[in-house]
Amino acid sequence: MKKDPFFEKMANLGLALTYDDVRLRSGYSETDPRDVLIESFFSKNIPLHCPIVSAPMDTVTESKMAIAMAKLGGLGIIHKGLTPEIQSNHVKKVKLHLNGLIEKPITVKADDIVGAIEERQQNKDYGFHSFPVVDEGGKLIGLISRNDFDLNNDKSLRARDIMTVLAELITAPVNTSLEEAYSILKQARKKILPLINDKTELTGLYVFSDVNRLLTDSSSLYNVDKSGHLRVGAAVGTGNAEIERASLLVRAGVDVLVIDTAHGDSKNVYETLKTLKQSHPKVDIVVGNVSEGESAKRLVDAGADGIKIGQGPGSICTTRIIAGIGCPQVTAVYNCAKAVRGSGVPVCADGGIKNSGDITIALGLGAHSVMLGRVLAGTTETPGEIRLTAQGRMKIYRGMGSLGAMQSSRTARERYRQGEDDIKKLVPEGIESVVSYQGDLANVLFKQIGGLRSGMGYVGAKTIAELQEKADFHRLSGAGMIESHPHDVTIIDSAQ
Ligand code: RVP
Repeated sequence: MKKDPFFEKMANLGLALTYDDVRLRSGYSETDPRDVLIESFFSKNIPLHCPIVSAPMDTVTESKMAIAMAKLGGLGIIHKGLTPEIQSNHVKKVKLHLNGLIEKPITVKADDIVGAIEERQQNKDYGFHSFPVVDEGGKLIGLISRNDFDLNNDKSLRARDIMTVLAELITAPVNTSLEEAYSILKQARKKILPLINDKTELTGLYVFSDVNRLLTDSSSLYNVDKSGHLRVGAAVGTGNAEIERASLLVRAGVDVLVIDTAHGDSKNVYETLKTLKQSHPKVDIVVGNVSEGESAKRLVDAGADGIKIGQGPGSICTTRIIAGIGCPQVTAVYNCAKAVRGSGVPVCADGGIKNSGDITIALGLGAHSVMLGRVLAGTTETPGEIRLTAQGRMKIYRGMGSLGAMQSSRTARERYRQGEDDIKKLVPEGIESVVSYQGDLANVLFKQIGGLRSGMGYVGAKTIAELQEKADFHRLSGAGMIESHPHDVTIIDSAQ
């Protein structure tokens, strides 16, 4: 590839580089940034419409972020600083958010008390208000919709008292397609379409708003699985408890598991990978993190479906300072991507991305996606409240190896192989910080993707594969970097 001689020269000089050390060379281009294709893969079987993945951190990705990420074509990885039950509930929320066909609708019985159904709806935080009513044998006997709840003042009534009975419902047969459901619902001016077999047993359900969303143009970007549900990933650690966590996540419908450790090239990671591949052969397993070519190759040989690169580049990470290890991220991504070239296993560049230009660089180096923490941490969709401070509106962003994260979560301690005996004796490898509030994720990603598209235009690459092929680099001096930023002016609009 075009960049290989550049990196050979750097290796001969004994130099390992990071983002601010390089820029992509521009080249002859017939590429309009608006026309570039940014489709990619996070792992062998998990495609992305946009090559951006949100980090499994307790101040970045829970269901709200994962839903927003998947709707923008990327992917969110739910963090593991939660109990397995709560983490899998987040996965379920993402999977239930956008339903093509709901294969196992949540149902109620005719005798259920209306107040209790509403309480369950609130406690479980269901994002829907319609419940099919079934008998003991699973036969559909009626439907309660939002209107039925809203128009009823007596919470002590039973489901049968407020439901619309089967004879008055519009239903459809088992194999009704998304398109057929759309036209039936539109014609009947109904919001819910239960599917029943010839014994009137409930076999599925369509909801008009979801069907409509899936069939309209704006949803062509959504990252959805074959049944039309948003895709979502989840982090797991190593060891027996984490194998159980993984099973729960798989049952909740997770699309990809990420073995999320600070040192992916470790015996316990290989053991966990082996067990997970055996017990969940249909679920992709991404493994990380590593930063050396041999480590990446070993993980691919061990069966990883995707690998994550980055030891120490994260904005909140102090591993390099505390432990003294790690390879600057540009060289790490290049070496790892090169070591697994041709294997069909996608590589994710994780950590250290500051600006959109770094995304173009990471993909040019050979990564298929980037994982972001800090860049997304200030958005509306991250967990945590907006804090009003003298510096403006802020949100908390902390490393999973920070003292706070390690004290509050066993899995965070395990990520850094600490705290088994005494959780008061911890050596943090990350810090806690605040970042300024950035508004909605869509606006932040729009800018990041705009920068990537522009960069691909300068390189003359229509696809990410072409970017990887054509990318070549300049080594920057300190003066070169100063020149790259605005200089010798007083900025009145930072355009950030
Ligand atoms: P950044 O985007 O630069 O903020 O980096 C995010 C990445 O940093 C995460 O995806 C993870 O790999 C890493 N991380 C998370 N916690 C810590 C730590 O406490 N050291 N590091």
